[in-house]
Amino acid sequence: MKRILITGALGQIGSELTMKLRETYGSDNVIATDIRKNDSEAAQSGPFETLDVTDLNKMGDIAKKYKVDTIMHLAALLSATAEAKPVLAWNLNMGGLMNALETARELNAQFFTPSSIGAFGPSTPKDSTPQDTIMRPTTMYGVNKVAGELLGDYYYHKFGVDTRGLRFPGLISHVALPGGGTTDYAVEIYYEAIKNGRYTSYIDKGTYMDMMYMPDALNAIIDLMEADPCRLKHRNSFNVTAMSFDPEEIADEIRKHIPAFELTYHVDPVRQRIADSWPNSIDAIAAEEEWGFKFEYDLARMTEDMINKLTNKLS
Ligand code: AKB
Repeated sequence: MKRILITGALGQIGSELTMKLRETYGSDNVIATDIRKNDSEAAQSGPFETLDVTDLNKMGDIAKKYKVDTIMHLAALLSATAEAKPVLAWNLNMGGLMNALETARELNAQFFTPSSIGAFGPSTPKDSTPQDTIMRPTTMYGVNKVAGELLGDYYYHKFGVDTRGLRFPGLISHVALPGGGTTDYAVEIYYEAIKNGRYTSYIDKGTYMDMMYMPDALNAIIDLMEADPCRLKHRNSFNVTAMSFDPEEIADEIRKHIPAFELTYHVDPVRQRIADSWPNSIDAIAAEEEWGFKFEYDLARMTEDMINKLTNKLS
């Protein structure tokens, strides 16, 4: 049985990952941490500690207090916020990651942290982007993610820490909203479709980005962490994806449920530039071959589920 410390446990991934891990490994074995507590299920349903991930001593104290053997480090600023606040992004994203890796090294704990399609840049092949390819991102977030992947490999080779990671695409969920990301439009569009029947997209038509529904992302994290290490040729980090679409395609899918849905555009140059620097679609062959990655939700299935769940939530 694992005993897991999660940082950023009340964020977009953390809110649902905490609950899923508590179902899988038992509530007391999943220690949720975040910079502040709220009244969400993730904060209330098991052990919770407030933690600023830039505080190495406190992170170490919590990890030792609960005798954790696994660290899942999620706390980070997303791409658009990191672009607006690059120094804060470096300090938080890299400082937090170093502290989490050091804590894992000290406790000999297994380690997970997400990378992102943001680790790729304009010189990366745009379509079916392979696992091993050119990585010269032009955003602070991308610089953080590439450095993070390299640090994960470094801690594995140098100190034997069992580091593992996934390059996530945009993650779509009806539970917690993302904040400060470039792919957030693909979550907002569902909320606005249900509430107002229309959405103004800050990402332009024709801009394709990879996406994945949260239940598939959570399964991917657990499957990777449970994977036989002998099969892993890569560790940090595996491409994973379930779909790639542009705003027009997601709108067409929404119209199958809400026929009068209207999509208009007011493009945000900062987030559009970030999106333009990322791949149109990535390939997940290494993840499929090395630990059996698979997904259940394509655009049609995800849209049906999002609309059902959000209709109940917002009514
Ligand atoms: C973002 O848009 O910043 C994130 C990501 C793709 O890493 N959702």
